[in-house]
Amino acid sequence: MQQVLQFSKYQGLGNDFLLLDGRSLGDSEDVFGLTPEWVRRLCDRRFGVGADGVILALPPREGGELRMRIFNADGTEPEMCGNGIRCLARFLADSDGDVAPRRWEVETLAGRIVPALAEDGRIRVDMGAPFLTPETIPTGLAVGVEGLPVGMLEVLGEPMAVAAAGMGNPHAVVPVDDVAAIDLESLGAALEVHEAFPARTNVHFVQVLTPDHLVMRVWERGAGPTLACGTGACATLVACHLLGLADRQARLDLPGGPLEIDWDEASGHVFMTGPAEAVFDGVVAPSLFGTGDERPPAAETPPPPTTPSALVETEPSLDSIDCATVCVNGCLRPEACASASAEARARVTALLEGCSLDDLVALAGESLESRTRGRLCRDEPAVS
Ligand code: ZDR
Repeated sequence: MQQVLQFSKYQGLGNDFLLLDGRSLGDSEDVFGLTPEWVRRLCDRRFGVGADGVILALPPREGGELRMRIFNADGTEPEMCGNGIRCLARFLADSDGDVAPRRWEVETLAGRIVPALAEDGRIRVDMGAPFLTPETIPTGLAVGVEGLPVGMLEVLGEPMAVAAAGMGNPHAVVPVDDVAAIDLESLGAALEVHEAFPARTNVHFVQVLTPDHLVMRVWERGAGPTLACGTGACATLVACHLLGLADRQARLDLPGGPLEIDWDEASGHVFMTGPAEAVFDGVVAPSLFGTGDERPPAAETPPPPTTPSALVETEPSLDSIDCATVCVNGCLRPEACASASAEARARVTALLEGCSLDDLVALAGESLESRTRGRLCRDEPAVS
């Protein structure tokens, strides 16, 4: 049986993601059967759909409204994604027909994050408090008098003054005089894997124009240079404020456009405001996934992740099989099947057996059409 995988593509300032809605599919980690290789194929810009990451909307586990998982283009799983959670909020509003004011309590690996849909269509996200101790970022840099980890690191043979901050995921922030002159490809790649950042790191070069207006360039862990980075913009504002370079509230210009970042003094939380837009909905051709045992067409095998956890790799041993992804042709270890997973599979099997291929194509088309119509209606002025 081949899978039909429906997705929506969204972008926030050019940081683009494939959104998969698994909220009604049961609380299994593997409702979509994604593997790191599939994520790499989906994100491949020539052989796949193309994206900086894949985001799953899943049922909640800890009292939130839903749970988000995000995977980088290289298949690793970061703790959080600022642009991604704005895209998720826009996707939820489009899917469910929600309008402002609407907020969502989203469970992430970085804790509870709360995006809210504003009247102007932008998304304002309560990103929580920044992490400023070495072990929580994590970094080997020591905390300086400024109140955050700082130090001189040797990068490609040159000394570089680096500050570190966490937004659930790690960020290295490097203030420079001229951000346009930075060799992002070389320096970003080198700093991402510097030994001072044991879980690797996102890297940001920032130029302070005025204390409330900064311009930055981004090298993302697991994705390389991207047009924007929400968690990175938050970490950059926090670091620049503590270094005495910026106000608590500033506009940060990224290659894909501006974000407003506000480090609220009373709550200690960082708020990020910016856009998120739908690009298109689609259905992935089953052939993209092949049989699962050949190499992805173009993506290179990434270095083994440290803190970002890897998705389940294909072909696990019998002891560690995941029924939802491995037992597609019949159960290999019935006694190990979680009942929820078995029930979910039974429902899917019943649905697929009761449908012809034409029915399935129509089902996918109708669902896409209703979402697209919902989005168009949202943008039309209400008739009084
Ligand atoms: C930078 C990011 N796109 C965002 O907007 O916050 C997050 C993606 C995750 C990042 N690549 C990481 O921490 O591995």
